Amino acid sequence: MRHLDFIIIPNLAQIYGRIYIYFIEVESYGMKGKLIVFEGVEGAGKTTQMQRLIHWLQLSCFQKVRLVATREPGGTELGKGLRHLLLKQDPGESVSDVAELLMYAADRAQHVETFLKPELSKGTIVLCDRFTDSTIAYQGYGRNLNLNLIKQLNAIATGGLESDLTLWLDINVEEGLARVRARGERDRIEQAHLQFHKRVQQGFTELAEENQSRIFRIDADRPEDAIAQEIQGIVSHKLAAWGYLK
Ligand code: Z5A
Repeated sequence: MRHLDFIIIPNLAQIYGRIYIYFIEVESYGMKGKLIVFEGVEGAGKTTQMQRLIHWLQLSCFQKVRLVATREPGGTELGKGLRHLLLKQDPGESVSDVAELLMYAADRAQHVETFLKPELSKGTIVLCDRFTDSTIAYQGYGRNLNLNLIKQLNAIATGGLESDLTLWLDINVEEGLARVRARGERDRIEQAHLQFHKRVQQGFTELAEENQSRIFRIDADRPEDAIAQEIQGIVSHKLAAWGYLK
């Protein structure tokens, strides 16, 4: 069964805070979708590279495939509210580390159940800005919460769903924060001290070592074009292996 639909949204910045959906061309042949996640510390270039990958996939059009982009926190209506509470500059009171962890888990549970799983069951390729590794890196390594507890919580929130490919944009923490500052935006976590961000970075480093078949390290301290090209190469290879390229 085939159904064609085109909704091209040109600029992610215009729709930041919403799920942005691209229909390159939709065919439903019962193929299971794939979840591609972008991870990294602040300012690593996740949003920039996700946008570039979407445009490249649209232009390539080598295979008819439904493509959607989303993010955590904030990929659902409930998630948008949680994102606002989690990242607003003045939360009005100190948010406990466990409360923060549970809010990220609630955001994920809703996202997985109401958006990710339904999309993946349609054969969609889903690009997601942050997923379970962020909780391990930020709440586990950054906040020093128990890693086993976080892994159990991730398992509950995801129902066992894991990324098929995670692109870890690895950048020096100071460089990433400098990029964010240059943009003039800071949120609650970005204002935390440098050591916190270094622990988060250590978390991503160890996750990548432990999950070499799933997590690909990309040197993000390079010009955008070079990073985009490397990502395109990795994704092409994966799409071929997954049967999207004939
Ligand atoms: N968080 C958590 O604690 N636990 C969890 O479980 C989850 C999240 C899921 C929100 O995430 C926060 O939630 C985040 C972790 C926490 N912490 N904080 N704060 P987010 O993904 O929404 O926010 P973010 O990581 O802070 O996004 P960001 O700062 O926008 O970073 P980015 O998306 O990786 O970078 P970017 O927007 O693409 O680029 C940043 C700037 O650098 C921008 O001006 C670009 O034009 C520039 N840029 C991009 N690439 C380059 C290159 N190659 N060279 C030079 N300049 C560049």
